[in-house]
Amino acid sequence: MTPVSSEDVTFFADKLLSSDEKLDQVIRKDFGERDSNGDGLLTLKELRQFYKNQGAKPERLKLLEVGFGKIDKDHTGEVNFQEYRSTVLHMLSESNALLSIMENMFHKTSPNITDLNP
Ligand SMILES: [Ca+2]
Ligand SMILES: [Ca+2]
Repeated sequence: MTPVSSEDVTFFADKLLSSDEKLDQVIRKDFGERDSNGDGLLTLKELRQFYKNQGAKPERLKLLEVGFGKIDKDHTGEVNFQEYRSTVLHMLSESNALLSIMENMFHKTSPNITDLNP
């Protein structure tokens, strides 16, 4: 075993930083897509419209209303980028959501889903 050099540590620190920056870019892009009037704030109306356009079912839109109150931590009725980002990061830390985000990023469908239908 060779000891870990400081170059190695710097290398991995760079990797971590760049993946964090990429994640930030993805979150920022998502945020921008939902912010239809471009004022840097998401309202429940904007989110509802966004998911409606995505073909979300009415019961999912209901869930959104409940979820919105949790994202809007300071209860201003609007979600700013910090609130949105911390929610996304929290969700990522709690689940395998990162995987599905990566799949969405590269527009890949999970092979497991199609494998279910022989
Ligand atoms: Ca807005
Ligand atoms: Ca807020």
